[in-house]
Amino acid sequence: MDCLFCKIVEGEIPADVLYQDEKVIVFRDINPQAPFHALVIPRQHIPTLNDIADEDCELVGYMLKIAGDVAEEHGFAEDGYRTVFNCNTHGGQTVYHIHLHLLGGKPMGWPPY
Ligand code: DGP
Repeated sequence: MDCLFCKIVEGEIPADVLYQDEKVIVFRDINPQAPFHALVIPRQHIPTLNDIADEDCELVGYMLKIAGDVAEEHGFAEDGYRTVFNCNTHGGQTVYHIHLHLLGGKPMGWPPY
């Protein structure tokens, strides 16, 4: 499968990994949009949010839990942070393996455009 993030999961492409376990990997985004910008991805290949099956719901919730843990570990949980899943073209998705953006370290505006 020609998936960039599957290649990171397999160790074929290097990444600045902050956390990993049997279900997820967290690594720094190559093009950071905030002082702290990491991606939480499942090891399992799920292309978009539209492809999440009933049996994946626990995994997706776990991704959010891990994002909070990483924010805590890096000292910006209390100030706050932004989490984003982009989906398909209008959502701005460019890599088709679901990933949760975790951005922190500065105040962020809303709406995000
Ligand atoms: P999205 O637009 O939501 O699909 O975000 C994809 C993100 O992935 C984008 O912020 C840049 C990041 N990215 C793309 N290629 C690589 C890579 O090879 N390594 C890392 N660490 N991040 C990447």
